[in-house]
Amino acid sequence: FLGIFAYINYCTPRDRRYILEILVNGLKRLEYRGYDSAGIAVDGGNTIEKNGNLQPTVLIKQRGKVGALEDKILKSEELDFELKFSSHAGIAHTRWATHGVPNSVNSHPHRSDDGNEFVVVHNGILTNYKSIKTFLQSHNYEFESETDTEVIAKLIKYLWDNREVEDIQFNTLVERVIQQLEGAFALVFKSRHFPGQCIATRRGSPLLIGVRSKSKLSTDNIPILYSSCKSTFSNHRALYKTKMNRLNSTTELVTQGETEGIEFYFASDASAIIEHTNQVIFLEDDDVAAVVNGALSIHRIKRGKSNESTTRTVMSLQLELQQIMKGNYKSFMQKEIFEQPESVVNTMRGRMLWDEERVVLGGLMDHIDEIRRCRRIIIIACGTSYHSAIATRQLIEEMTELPVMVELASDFLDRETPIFRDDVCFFISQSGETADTLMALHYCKKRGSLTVGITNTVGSSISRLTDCGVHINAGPEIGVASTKAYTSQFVALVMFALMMSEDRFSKRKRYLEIVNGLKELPEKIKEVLSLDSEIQKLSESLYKKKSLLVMGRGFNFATCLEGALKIKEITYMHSEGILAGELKHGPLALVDVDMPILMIVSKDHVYSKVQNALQQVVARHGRPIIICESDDQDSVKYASHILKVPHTVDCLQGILTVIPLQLLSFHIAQLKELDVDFPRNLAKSVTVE
Ligand code: UD2
Ligand code: MG
Repeated sequence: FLGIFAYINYCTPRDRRYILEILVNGLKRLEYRGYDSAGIAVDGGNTIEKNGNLQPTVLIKQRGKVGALEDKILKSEELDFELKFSSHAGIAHTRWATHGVPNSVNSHPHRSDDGNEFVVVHNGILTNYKSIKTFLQSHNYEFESETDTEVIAKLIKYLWDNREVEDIQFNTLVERVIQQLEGAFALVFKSRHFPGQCIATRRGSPLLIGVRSKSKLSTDNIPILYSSCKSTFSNHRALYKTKMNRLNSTTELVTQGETEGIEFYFASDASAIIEHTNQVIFLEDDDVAAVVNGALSIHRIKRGKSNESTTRTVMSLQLELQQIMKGNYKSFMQKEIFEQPESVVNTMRGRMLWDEERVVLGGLMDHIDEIRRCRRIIIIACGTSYHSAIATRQLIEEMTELPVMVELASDFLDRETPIFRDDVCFFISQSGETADTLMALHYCKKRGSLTVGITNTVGSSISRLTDCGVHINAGPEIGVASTKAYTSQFVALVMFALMMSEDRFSKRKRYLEIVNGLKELPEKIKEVLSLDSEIQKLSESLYKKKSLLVMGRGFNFATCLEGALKIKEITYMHSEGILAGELKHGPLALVDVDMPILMIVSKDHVYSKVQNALQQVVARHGRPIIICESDDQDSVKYASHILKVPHTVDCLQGILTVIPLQLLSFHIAQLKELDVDFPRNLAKSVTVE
């Protein structure tokens, strides 16, 4: 479960060292997703045996970081690194434990048997693996791991052992396998019975294919082959180095021209592919992609609805590698915090038409009237994304005059909340793959509401499955603790509120005030970031403490929740975001001279109420750290430490007040010598329930 990478070279001679390097580097690009073990599978030799098989596949798996796997590979005595392969298929995986503890047996690739006849890597989670396992065990297939994935390797071997024809195709076996699977998966298979071939498929977990060749590709649109209609496409289980007669090049992606050399990269994430090629194909649910003798074909079992596309397009990815590299920063998280002046601009780019004082979210254009007519708005998300909804709820209510509910996806599902056709449901997720949010999306689709996605990942499940939406365009976020995605989600939701109210005369003044606030935002974020060294000093007085309470209300309540989440995630310190209005209902009991407290005060409509809370804290001998606006003379009197941020429109102030907390959590984690990009027990995109 987590990161998949595979590399296939066809008629492109590579030595084993090169192949191993490509696989290991692919895994390194996926490291940011968080994982606990890693593994690879490569060919055991470069000759074909009499029976048409390769030598047994070599599997190397290791608990811990990819670096540890790399060491294990380099120390391996069974591998001749100089051995040349004209064609070869290698698969690799980083795992994050969901079934069974992290160890090398549980890590991927999983194998069908001692002879490694079939090996597979898997992202996602199978919900019916137990019944398949029972079935296979009753047929004397023995299991070695505690994972759900192992049933896939055993099942394909079962189907192979019981095949009705000798020359069954690899993709046919895989099609049969996925018909038995329930749950979410992206899979890549390799087998000694099918030299140089790789089969990839997905349902609910992302998977894309990169293609690289010197000569032009035969097509940009690969027609899907439906296995229910007999294909003429013959079995390609021919030998290596044999120049194939391509019978069916109209249904396959191949090279055109002199050189036949072609390379394919399969990955769960574009960041692992982009350094090799920008030509990619995104697979859809239940597609089975086969690379056989350097030809890529896409298979599906049945033709779907008439409006379903019958081709898969080769697209050009415009993502730059340097965009996903950390640069001069100590960690991705730090880099991403400092990127915020630019990332919020990217969120607004082409959408805030400054001269016309208009907001145009292209992704919502076709549905905005329907959204304006709805009876209520429900915003569903988890974690940081949920906080971005809390942060903007008041403004959305104000500008739309609609009831707005904000829901944690898991709780929303637990309650089986009533949803109606005239509801509009928003789904916020940085990755667009968050399992709970995705399930809530399916739930709402089923009940006929309009669904709107707010995501950072083009081509993600949420982006594809929603009726419409907004890509926040914050750029890849690699630190597990979300920072720039939060501020961009925030900005996107503010733009949505503006777009909803652009025709309302009564809101015009407010509208223009906010447009202006957005315009000035990047400069103000820069000012906040200049507090960095001051915040670093402050963190020295905090990093040995056990707890930090973060208090505020109104537009700053979300900052309290999000700030406390950052502290928890990366410093492992206890922290709690407290609504200042709730103080006297319980949390005040925690306050004494030793309890570290941070209060957020803005000169908005709840200013005097926050002053009141401040006095209650001071009366209990609390000495809060205060984040306030630069011209706030009153709050500073009570503070043990003051962080002054510039003033902006009340509904945007939360963007400026959250950044000091992002920086504070980063510096505390640095002082505690923690790995801020890979906090323990957490993964970047939570694609499990
Ligand atoms: C689109 C292009 C952008 C640029 C711009 C020019 C894409 C992805 N974006 O940006 O590159 O050419 O037009 O005007 O090609 N969507 C969902 N769910 C989501 C997010 C988006 O269904 O969660 C849909 C959305 O309704 C739209 C499409 O995906 O149909 C692209 O959304 P966007 O926000 O990238 O759209 P836009 O117009 O800002
Ligand atoms: Mg869509």
